[in-house]
Amino acid sequence: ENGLNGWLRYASLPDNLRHRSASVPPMIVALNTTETSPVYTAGKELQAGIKGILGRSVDISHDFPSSHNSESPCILVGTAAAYNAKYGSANLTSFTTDGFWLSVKGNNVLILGQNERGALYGAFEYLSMVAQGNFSDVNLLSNPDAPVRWVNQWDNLDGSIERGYAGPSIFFSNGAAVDDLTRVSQYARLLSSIRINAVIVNNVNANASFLTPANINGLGRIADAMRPYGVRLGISLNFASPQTLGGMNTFDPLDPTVDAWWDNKTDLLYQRIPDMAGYLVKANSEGQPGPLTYNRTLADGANMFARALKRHGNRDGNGGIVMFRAFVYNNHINETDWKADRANAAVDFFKHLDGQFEDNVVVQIKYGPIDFQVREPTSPLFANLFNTSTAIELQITQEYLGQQAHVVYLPPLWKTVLDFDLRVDSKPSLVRDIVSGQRFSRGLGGYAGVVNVGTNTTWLGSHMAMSNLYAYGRLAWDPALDPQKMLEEWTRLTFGFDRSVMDAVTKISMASWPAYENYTGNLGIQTLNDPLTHFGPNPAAQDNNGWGQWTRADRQGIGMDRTVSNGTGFAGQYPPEVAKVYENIDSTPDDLLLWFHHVNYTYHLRGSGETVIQHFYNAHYAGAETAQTFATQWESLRGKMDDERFNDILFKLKFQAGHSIVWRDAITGFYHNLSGIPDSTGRVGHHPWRMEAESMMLQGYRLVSVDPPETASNGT
Ligand code: BDP
Repeated sequence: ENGLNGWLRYASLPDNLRHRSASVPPMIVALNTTETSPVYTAGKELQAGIKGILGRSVDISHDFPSSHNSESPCILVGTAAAYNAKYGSANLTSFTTDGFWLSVKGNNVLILGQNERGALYGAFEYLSMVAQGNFSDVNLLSNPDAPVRWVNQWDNLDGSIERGYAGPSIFFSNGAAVDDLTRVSQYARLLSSIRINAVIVNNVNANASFLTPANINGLGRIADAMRPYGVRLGISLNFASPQTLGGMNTFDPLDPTVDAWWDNKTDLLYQRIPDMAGYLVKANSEGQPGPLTYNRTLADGANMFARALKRHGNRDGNGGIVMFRAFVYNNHINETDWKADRANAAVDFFKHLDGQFEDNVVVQIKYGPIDFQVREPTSPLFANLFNTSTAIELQITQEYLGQQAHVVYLPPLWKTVLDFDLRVDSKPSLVRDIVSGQRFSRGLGGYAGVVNVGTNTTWLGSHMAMSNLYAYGRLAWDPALDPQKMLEEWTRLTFGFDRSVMDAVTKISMASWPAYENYTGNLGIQTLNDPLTHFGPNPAAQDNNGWGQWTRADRQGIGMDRTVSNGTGFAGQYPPEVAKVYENIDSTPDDLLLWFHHVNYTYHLRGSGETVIQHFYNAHYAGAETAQTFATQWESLRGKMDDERFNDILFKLKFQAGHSIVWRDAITGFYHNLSGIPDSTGRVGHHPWRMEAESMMLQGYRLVSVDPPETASNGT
């Protein structure tokens, strides 16, 4: 198995789980004859699924049965409206957009969507039950928690992908959309099964050439390939396009000719893609152009696109959305300025604009104030916008988190933010209720996940990493779900029913994020990666650059003072109840201690009583030790799954075991040198059992120096 079908393998169900499968109806009725409609797709998918899982061939009809009862059992799938027009009995009032109702009663299955997309979601839900050997009666009404459940791809026209770890783009190559869009349809199929409803197909660092007539047509072909799965297309825009592509001498958002230019481009896009989802905009960030160039506000910039989109409806009756990124900061700020703090940027740039955005603008906010680190406090911007719709940006691609060469199951990290209570006005204010629109009564909001799948058949470059994509979709639909339950479901669908496989995947995955945090950066100091590659360790390079995650480490101490009283003031961006917790070192949780405070290495932690430096040593050893167990646990699964996936995963887990030691020794060694404080157990600096690469005698290899030296064995 090469991973291409992800969790939609429809593998043959083992005999011992089949005894109730007779209840699966012998007939599918899909209430739409248009081949590009999601309901039609649902019929085909049900047929393929039942064939794969139960080995049974089931016919599809597109005509209403005269009655729908146990005398003529079938799986009936369609929109609630179509069903009601015929039978007049479905209750539509409890649906929200994209919702579905799934009823399994003996040998009658009814799947009704609020719209076509919802009907397809219901069909996937039913297939997921059958694939897991669940044939019980259900009566399930399921509505999404949030309307925006999008993924972002950082794909470039030349086929490269920024921060993608699974080969070149499935969408583009050589400056145009690819000819064969099979992989795009397959991606849309996976996405719709986890109820994702749109894809931004190109990099946030956007190229204006996406808007040439030929490329608009290419985008149209991509949208056509995804439409049967109810997945809509959106694109990232380059703010300066009127100048760079249009040849104008300005891209000022308040200049009527600029406005007209965008209107025209938007019209052309909608002519080709009538159901376009909308735009994603990264402006005035990391060198990207934006409205600030003309002393216009970020809201002026966002609203220009919002107005252009509002001129177009789409099939679902709701127009396009502008996802405007809050990741705006000046990477030239001066670190020697004690008060300068990149973490302050989002609130500084956006708070005063609250209420100034058009109602089809959603501000897309990374989960933490810096950048997808192994642990960050919740972005305070979620607690500073009350009249603006917001979405949370998560990363499925493991940019700072091992780049798919390490297993890191991310939902436990995401939950630290989604479940965080920001206490706005001293009332419960969970992040997940803010982005759903519920807390501040916003009509829009939701989730954006940076995925960056590539042409590798595993999609993400690692079979195990697919649990993150699966769980992302599930959480965007229902953020209250339990990370371990989602993982178990994914494991059953991906690897089958062997108990030992389930146990090992669960144990490894659930231990993976804590282990990664332990052997990379602890106590809120962030991930300590190399600032360019974002892969291996480079603790020396965190400070003295505008992009870095500043540690302010010196011989005496470490940590960034972000208090109001003494530091950068960041703690004061939270509502008072939360601000108070972080302002005070005694109430700041240990795992964020160094994010908020600068302390001596000898400072004693509240929890364990260890000193900060001894905690660094202990945590790095503990994390690497946990990582060593992953490959051994996996070894025991030989023969319990196909060799192809078994070996591929084993190879990666062995790499992770080794690389966790590289991390351990790089970080502990660095702070040992800097602080001059010995490890109380004597491990740091001594590696009696470690095999140094430079002492190996392999033929055909030669030693090269590696920069930064910490990422390699003795610098080579
Ligand atoms: C950083 C990435 C960079 C992205 C940027 C962004 O390293 O490649 O362009 O985020 O999100 O994490 O815009």
